[in-house]
Amino acid sequence: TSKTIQSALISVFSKEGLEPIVKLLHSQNVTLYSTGGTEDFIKNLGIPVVAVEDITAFPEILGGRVKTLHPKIFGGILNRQDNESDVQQMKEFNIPQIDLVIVDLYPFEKTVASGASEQDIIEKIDIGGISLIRAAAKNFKDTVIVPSMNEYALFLDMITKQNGATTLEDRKLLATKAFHVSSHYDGAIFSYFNTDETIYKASIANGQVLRYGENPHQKGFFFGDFDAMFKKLHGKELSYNNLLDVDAAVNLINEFKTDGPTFAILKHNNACGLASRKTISEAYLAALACDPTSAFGGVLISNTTIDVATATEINQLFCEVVIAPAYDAEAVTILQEKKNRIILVQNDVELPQKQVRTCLNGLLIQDRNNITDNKKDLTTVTITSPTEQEIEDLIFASKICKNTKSNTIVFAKNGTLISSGTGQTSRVDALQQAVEKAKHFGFDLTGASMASDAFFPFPDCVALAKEAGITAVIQPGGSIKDQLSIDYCNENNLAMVFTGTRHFKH
Ligand code: 93A
Repeated sequence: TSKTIQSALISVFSKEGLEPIVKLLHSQNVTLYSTGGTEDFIKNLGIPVVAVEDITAFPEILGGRVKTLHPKIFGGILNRQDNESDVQQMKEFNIPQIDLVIVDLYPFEKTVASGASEQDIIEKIDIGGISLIRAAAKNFKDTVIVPSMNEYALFLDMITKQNGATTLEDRKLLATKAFHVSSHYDGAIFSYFNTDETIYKASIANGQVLRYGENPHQKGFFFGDFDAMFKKLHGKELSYNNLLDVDAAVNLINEFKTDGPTFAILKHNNACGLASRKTISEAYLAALACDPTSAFGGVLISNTTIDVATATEINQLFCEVVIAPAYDAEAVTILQEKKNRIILVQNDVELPQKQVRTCLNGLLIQDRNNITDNKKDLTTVTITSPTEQEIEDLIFASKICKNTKSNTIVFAKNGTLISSGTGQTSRVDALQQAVEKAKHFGFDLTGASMASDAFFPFPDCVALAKEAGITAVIQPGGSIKDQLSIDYCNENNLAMVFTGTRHFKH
């Protein structure tokens, strides 16, 4: 797969940094082909170079708009050397082989940034250069592409070390860089043209202009295929914040897919009520009881068909969105009584496996958190073991915890979320918030279970939990001071299990 370069087409806007490359190629007996300005530059170095016009027998036309766009050039770049018919045609049409292409594109972005006129900017849309880059990159098996002056150093290093040759790996790496250059370049051109939101919308499959972003003074768009995930039965257009809540809701309920009837209520992407019961209406009422104040204006999600009894109860609450895998026909009629209420059927489709968000001037991408703690993963670290019911509650609490903003503490008992502390800067604050909330809504925490999204660096959390009545704790473990919390639990008859899995959510 190692190939020696014998011929090169060089067409660069900026001639900076080109000299050492040209000299090295010349010293390795490489035949050089080039376009107008680049040709002059090479000639001035006293190095022989063949003009592209001499290959094509066609002059540069239209003020330079067409210089390299010719079958004799693109044939030289795109031919497959292991393809008999390609080899045959190369001979037939007298096409010279081009082993290496070096391009530095017209500086489109710089020209836009300089405040140039539209005409000047348009003339800086490189057509031939970008085609050379894409063609050579496509044929990386045979052709080397150096797609910008930023890659000169890398390329020089390659051919110096390998005495004028490149490996298939080298060529593929450069091709990858080439497509990065071409996609970025076209992206910049698109951004320049895209001054109108409607074009923006049209240009992106499934894009949707939202009424506004997180607040009315912010513009908002959604890029995704909402209809693949939901069927909307009723209600107003979903807002930016609705969409975020719906996302949080489907991720949360996904944890309870195989559980019995489970209902969750979310506010600002966090659960403020969640319960599993024998029937879905019981589950709804238990979820509502957790924090009826926060439930106002919330997003509701069920893991089971919503029946008439549940719809009748829901109807008494002001809520933005109701989501379920199915509804009894009459339940929909009831829920539709409120004109704006959004009613969604959640399709049975996998949730995306990648999560993307902006970060600084780029993006952060990560795998979905696919680990759901289960009984098998638990290690009891205390003398006291959790009871069967506590184990159920610990897992239940942990599933909510995982889907709540860090730092999080979740209290649960008998398949019911009692309270949580969410999005706090300290774990102790989260715990105290959860205790206060439970008290406020009249819950007794005696015998309840506690989940923490991350380990306890100090024994203060277990101490506060004990004081509040908690009897079992689930946490990842892994702090160098784990033993302090374990000791406290042992001295105070608490059961604690480790999962080994942290569940931060930011
Ligand atoms: O106007 S173009 O899009 N038409 C072409 O056929 C073409 N071929 C190469 N611009 C074209 N180029 C670009 O010309 C290269 O990308 C490079 O930026 C520049 C080099 O021109 P010169 O060698 O005349 O300075």
